[in-house]
Amino acid sequence: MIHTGICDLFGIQYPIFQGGMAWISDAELASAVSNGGGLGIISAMNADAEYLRNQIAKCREMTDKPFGVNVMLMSPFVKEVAQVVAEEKVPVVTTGAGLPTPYMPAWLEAGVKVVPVVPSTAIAKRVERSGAAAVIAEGGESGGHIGDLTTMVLTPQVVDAVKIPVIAAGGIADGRGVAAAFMLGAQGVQCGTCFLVANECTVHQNYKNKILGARDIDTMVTGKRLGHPVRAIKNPFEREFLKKEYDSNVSDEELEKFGVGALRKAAKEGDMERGTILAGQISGMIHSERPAAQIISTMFEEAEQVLNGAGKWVK
Ligand code: TUI
Repeated sequence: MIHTGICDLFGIQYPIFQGGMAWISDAELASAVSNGGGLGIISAMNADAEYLRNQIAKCREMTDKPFGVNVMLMSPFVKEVAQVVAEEKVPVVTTGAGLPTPYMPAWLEAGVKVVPVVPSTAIAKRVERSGAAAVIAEGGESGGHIGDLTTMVLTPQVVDAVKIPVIAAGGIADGRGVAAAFMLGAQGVQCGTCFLVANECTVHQNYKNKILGARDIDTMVTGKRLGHPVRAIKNPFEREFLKKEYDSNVSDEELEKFGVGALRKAAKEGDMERGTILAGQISGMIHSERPAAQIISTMFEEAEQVLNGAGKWVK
């Protein structure tokens, strides 16, 4: 059975985190992942303190296992949700889309383990100095907000740059991906897209069907002009966004405004034309809806086979 330092550090059976996906990673999904032996994570997204407090309470009702909260650092409510994380003494906080250093002293003081997503070695070193327990090296294969580097090149460079454990993310959804992450020096993985199709995931069924039907080349990146590139499934909304991005008559403010509310539209209303369907490049390899616990156990059984030179993929 695969067991790494990540399992001991976070008190989990399998070294896998579930990515904090805005409008998707709620208490329902997080508790299912934690009950399945991984670390389930609630997304604080752009919501306020009250939403997060309710989600934490709900998660605690549904699991007695460790879980985490993801703080999206561009959120307008970042200060108040950061405070909730400390007050509620959430076991683990992951961060995305920025530098979490201003919030780290309060989290560490409260005994919260801090695990930032890092897009580069410089940021990995910086958060290590500030007391991060581990880092997530997230490559641009991921869905949502992404950095420049791929998982293949980012992971080993971050592993060499820091002493704390590294969790690889981006493009991982089966045993081969987990085994590859270990080969690059990671001690764990974070997966988002594969949990979108978990039975317990409350995202709209249209969204799940888009992932299940996607091919390898069905995602695209928009938002580079605004300084925050985002990967999503190609659809009329993304194509129009890209067109506006290249149109010098469209101001940055107009472009920002065009994107507001688009994720909620896709995730909650199931609007596949006018909504943004954030998803990673691995979508093309995800073909079935299963319980979260089964997604995890299968992934690690397969990884073990790959690492032992056996299994269906070893030719
Ligand atoms: O955060 C994510 N994925 C996300 S956040 C999100 S909500 C959003 N929507 C529209 C625009 C922007 C955000 C949707 N998906 N993943 C973790 C992640 N963090 N990827 C990249 C980074 C990152 C980038 C820069 C982390 C730190 C960083 O620091 C640079 C700096 O100096 O701020």
